[in-house]
Amino acid sequence: MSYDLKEVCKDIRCDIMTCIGHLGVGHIGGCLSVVEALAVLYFKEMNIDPANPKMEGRDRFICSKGHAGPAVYATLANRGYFDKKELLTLNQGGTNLPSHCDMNRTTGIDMTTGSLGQGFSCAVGVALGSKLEKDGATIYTMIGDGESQEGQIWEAAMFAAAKKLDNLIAFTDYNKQQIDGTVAEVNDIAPLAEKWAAFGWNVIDVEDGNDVEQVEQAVEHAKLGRDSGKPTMIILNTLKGCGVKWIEDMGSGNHNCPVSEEQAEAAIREIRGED
Ligand SMILES: Cc1ncc(C[n+]2csc(CCOP(=O)(O)OP(=O)(O)O)c2C)c(N)n1
Ligand SMILES: [Mg+2]
Repeated sequence: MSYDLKEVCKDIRCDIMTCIGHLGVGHIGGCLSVVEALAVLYFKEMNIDPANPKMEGRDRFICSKGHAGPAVYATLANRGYFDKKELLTLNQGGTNLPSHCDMNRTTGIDMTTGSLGQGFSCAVGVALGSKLEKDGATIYTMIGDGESQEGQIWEAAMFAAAKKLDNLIAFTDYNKQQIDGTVAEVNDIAPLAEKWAAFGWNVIDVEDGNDVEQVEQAVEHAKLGRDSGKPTMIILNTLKGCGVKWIEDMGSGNHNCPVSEEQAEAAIREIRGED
């Protein structure tokens, strides 16, 4: 079955707005910037079965920037892992959908993440395990650009290259913003492509990581490196808050901010092109 990925992106964005608007606060900026990557992975590239979420040999997605949990939940709900109504329980008592990803609570989540740097190490470990098992899976992971300042990222990067984990495809959400300001002013990570290449990775630089076709092409290209003996980093140049003008305009202020139900409803009209 093939999906209209642009429409899928709109659906995911709207559901992110609905669940964060219902809660009243959330990591809206870093959720909206990763939508295209999630749509391409869950609706085209990954070997998964929502009816059998623990399927042996399935591909994995580990969201190392675990604060983007609501974006992953919106994607999983749209893909049929659970009822969309559950999205309204986001981060409330007894929910299966905490603000950060938790593999013990949420159907379809394959790793608990949120402590920046750690999810990426886990992804490297899962990729190594998959190689040892020879189960043929591809392991995908997403890190933030602020998260890339963590030393643990570079230890894992070195290890993945040393172990020739060409079954590992990582993304950097290069939205240029973190909590306290721009990545460039806090602790610049540029030149990023050169750093990953120097660590022994294939690198694909995507000019617009919020253009779903560019992301699709990048993943297709990355899959060609499946026998290259190297892991692949796809750098997505994205816009934090992408898709909703007032959230985009906040810059780093959109990291974790209040969103009212009225604002969410207006944002949904904007995303659907109804304004
Ligand atoms: C080890 C650790 N330190 C601090 C935090 C708090 N924190 C959550 S998100 C964030 C900023 C991350 O910035 P970035 O990776 O650029 O995320 P994005 O822009 O994609 O939202 C911080 C400091 C954390 N979750 N884990
Ligand atoms: Mg960032």
